Amino acid sequence: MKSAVTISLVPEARGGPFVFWDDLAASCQHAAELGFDAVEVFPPGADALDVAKVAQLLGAHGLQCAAIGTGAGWVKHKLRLTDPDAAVRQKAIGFASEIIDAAGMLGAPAIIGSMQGRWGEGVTRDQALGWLGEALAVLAERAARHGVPLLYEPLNRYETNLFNRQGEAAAFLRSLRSQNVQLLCDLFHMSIEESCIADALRAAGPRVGHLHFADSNRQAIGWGHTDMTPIMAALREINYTGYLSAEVLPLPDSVSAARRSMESFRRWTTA
Ligand SMILES: [Mn+2]
Repeated sequence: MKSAVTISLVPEARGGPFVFWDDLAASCQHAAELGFDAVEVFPPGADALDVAKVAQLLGAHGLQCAAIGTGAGWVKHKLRLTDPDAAVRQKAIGFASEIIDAAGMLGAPAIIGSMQGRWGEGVTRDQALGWLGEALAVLAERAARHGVPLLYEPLNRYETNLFNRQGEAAAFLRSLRSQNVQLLCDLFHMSIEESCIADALRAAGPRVGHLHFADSNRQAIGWGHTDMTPIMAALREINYTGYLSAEVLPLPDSVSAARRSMESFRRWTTA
């Protein structure tokens, strides 16, 4: 398994669970010094990512790009894949497509999290799932051209009412016409929603494409009350070799949260 740490470049997301903020170059330097394998970046949009410059920066620090988030599509631009307005849904697909292309050029998958939206306010669950499924299929085919999957992240009940658990999300993904969508399993969301995190990971098996490494309180692993022993056993059982990406609050500060995450990563991956 490989280590990654999150970097947000979106001022509107302030207060969110990202370790580093605002300055990509300084964040990459910290990440490299602490020994991370990769960074996961949340840009305000694809136009904020100069792919050649980012690739050069990562290369200079010996870092990989673990994934690129699309959350700014919702947080900053109010674009959702399940918006009742067809024009907004189309814009949402366009926004995510551009990020998929930028991520693809960096050899990384893009993440669909908060851009999935929710049902209600005149939109039925079936309608929302129809739109979500179609959008994921279109976006997954685009990702496939870059030889990377699309990552879909089930969120906890306070953030979406579409899919809150890995099992139901995996069944939905199996029903899509593109099979190039993998699950992003976020241990914080899972600690709220799953009966047993380890069992949920085992059941999702080969669909697990990425993991957000966060404790029950969104702090670094080891600083909440999630029991990591059965979780790591489950990840080894399903032969997970992807990233454990620290998507945690910058508590008590960014560098400390990153250092704590790296200490926990080392503790749990060197058996
Ligand atoms: Mn997450």
